[in-house]
Amino acid sequence: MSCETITSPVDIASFQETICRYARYTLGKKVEELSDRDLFLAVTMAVRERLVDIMKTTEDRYKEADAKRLYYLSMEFLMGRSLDNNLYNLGIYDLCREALISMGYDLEEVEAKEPDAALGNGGLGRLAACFLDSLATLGMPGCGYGINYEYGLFKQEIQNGYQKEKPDHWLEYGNPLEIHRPDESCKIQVYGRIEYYQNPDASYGSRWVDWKEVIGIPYDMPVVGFGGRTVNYLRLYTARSSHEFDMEIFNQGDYVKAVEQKIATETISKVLYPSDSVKAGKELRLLQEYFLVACAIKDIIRKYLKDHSGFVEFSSKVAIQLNDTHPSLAVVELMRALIDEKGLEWDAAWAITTATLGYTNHTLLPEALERWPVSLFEHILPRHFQIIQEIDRRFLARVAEVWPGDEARRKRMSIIDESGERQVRMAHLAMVGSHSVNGVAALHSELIKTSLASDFYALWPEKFNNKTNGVTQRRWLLKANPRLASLITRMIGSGWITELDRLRGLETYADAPQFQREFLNIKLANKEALAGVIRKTTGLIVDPNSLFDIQVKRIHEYKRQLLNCMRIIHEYLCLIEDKKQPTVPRTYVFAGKAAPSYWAAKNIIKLINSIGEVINNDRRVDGQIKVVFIPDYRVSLAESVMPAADVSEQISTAGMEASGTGNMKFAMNGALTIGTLDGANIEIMQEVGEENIFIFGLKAEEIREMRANQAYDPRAYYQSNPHLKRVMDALNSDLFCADEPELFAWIYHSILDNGDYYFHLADLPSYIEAQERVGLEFNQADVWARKAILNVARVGRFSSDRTILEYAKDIWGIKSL
Ligand code: 26Q
Repeated sequence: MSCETITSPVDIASFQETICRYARYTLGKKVEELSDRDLFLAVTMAVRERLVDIMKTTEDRYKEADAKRLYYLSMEFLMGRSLDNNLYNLGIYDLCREALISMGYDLEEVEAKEPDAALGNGGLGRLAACFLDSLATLGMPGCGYGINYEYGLFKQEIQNGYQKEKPDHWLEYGNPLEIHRPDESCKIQVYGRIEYYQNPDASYGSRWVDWKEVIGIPYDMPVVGFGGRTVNYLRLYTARSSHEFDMEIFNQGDYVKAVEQKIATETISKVLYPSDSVKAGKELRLLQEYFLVACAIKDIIRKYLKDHSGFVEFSSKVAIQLNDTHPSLAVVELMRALIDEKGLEWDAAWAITTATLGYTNHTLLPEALERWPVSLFEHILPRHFQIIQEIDRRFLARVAEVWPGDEARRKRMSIIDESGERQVRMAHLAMVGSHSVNGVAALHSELIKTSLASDFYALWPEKFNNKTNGVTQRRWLLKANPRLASLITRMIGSGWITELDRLRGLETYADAPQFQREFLNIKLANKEALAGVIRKTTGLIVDPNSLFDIQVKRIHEYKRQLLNCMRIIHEYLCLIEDKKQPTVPRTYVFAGKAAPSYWAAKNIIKLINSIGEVINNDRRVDGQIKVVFIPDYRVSLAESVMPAADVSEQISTAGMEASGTGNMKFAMNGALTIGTLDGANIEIMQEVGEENIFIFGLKAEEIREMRANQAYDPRAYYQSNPHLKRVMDALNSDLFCADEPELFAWIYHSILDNGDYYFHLADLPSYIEAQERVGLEFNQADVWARKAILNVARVGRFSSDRTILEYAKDIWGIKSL
């Protein structure tokens, strides 16, 4: 008997039948007693059937063509919710909605029961998720490899204005989408030592012995492209201890120790590290990184060898992309597998490794560059450390050939930093071991060449390239903003869903009064919806007719939520002390998480809440200014926020935000950007036109120079500008912290006595001035509508489809099938 089922176009009745079958035989419930959550589980499993069918035909198609495959290795995949997205991409959203209506359920309420898959911190993890969507939509053989964290990014609660972290047990009710594949589990080794021995011919050899074994069990999440022709997958690994290993210690008689060991091993996939910049430097994090890499490389080689023999073809059939340095151990692990397990010579293995790997850098911040102490590294991965030393030795010999006698340069470039406590520099490892090194926006890629890695650029200019980030319009416009999506489709057709450049067709309507009215009405409806979310989550009532001025992103000093706060304080003091009314009533919306160990970021959250507390309750303000902090920023919340913004805050210190991707999501939904010339803001300006964006502040080059010449004196700004002085003095006073005196005085001191590292005072005057222009233009509805429409019409370049096409052509060599 064949158990092949090819999905036929389902009708409502058979879809309902499938849902009921899952409800009864998987959940064990009668149809009458199903909760919304039960429905979510049953519907997802019904959808999964179709995904699995298409996954099989997709795989057949790839196999038939012996296609080159891309594997995207990432410690983070910030997928958010899947049900809604899968229904849209499969083209069965309406069918499902109707099936549920006739069973007495509301699809939107059912969807709301899905927990976000928050397996990432922010931009880097969400980028990986957008890339998977684009790969599948473009019909490209590309899959993600990650970790099946039992706990995703912490849930944020706000108590008395402070962030409190709660565990995110997202798998509590199981993950109905995942496909468990224990038959494809792999064994990996960690710890142990190197043993030296003598061969019969008297030469010496070494081997890795006494290691501990960890099992990686894969769980696949299907990823369907728009149109439902292609289903790729995201393969997530769970760590388990090995039976043989357990039995060995159990047999030694120490039962409790044996169980402890088992738990320690299984901790590897327990929790996502919640930091997006500050180094963790923890043993468990290095174990996690190796666990991902070792499982992925084993799986990739196993799959390759199913259809090929020998390794000559490897790099023409396999591309591996490293999402930052977090999976850069892949350089060493691939070398180890090819040499120790497959018997290749060093030079052959090295040629294959470098031809296969590509590395994407996401940060220039020195404190975010990954380094691992040699002592820790050697303890966990002794064989890998040997291999790194050999890679470094050969690499430094090459450096010496190119720059004879340049000892300083050898020290700067070495993979192992010997200047203090010996450390492995992961970015150097990634650059040496890859054929491609890319940044994520034009400015960022230039700064990699000129400052972060100028020595490497001098050695290998051909490796360096730019791939400006993008976001998927399927989630960030079609799904997040259905009102605007259907207006657009009515005007220019639905081609934009897979070819975002088609939005240019909207330019013709930018001045049409009727279209402007519809556009503004949709914005208003989205603002009303967000006002509902705000009311539900914070209890605050905000006015949908006020200007919604929004800054949502991780809380970090370089992103300058503080600059925004300082201007709000300025506006408030102008109102109550100078009796100067704001140009326009505004609702300031903030959301974002701070790394639990990042004290300053957490204090900034408290500051935002305190400012809100004071301003929102000051009668004199009379609703002209509202300040809101929405707790627990995450993908599903972002989907309500992006469509409701009038103004998008992208105000990082120039040169510090690698790209930003929220900036693109906002513009795609018709918000106007107020921002610095940083990251992708520069390219957004080039696309939408200088007259349709509000740019202010110092440029990256000016900041670099001022830093180099120590030419910035924040005190001078404070003394010469009474408005700045008033804001700083307010922060130094107890105006916003009556209950906790001096809570925010550190800000005053870090800016005035500690050099204002992020240039707040230098940029505040031009920021205030730009915000004045924002207010004036917002008050002219037709002028504003035109600019907002032109933003939507001109964001085509920022589709992740464009980004993926560039990676595919320039780096991966993969094709649509
Ligand atoms: C490293 C070591 C130990 C623990 C955690 C980490 C870690 C984890 C996450 C370091 C960094 C991250 C995340 C970085 C990130 O999200 N960067 C952002 O990437 C986006 C996509 O390219 C860019 O748009 C943003 O500009 C960049 O900040």
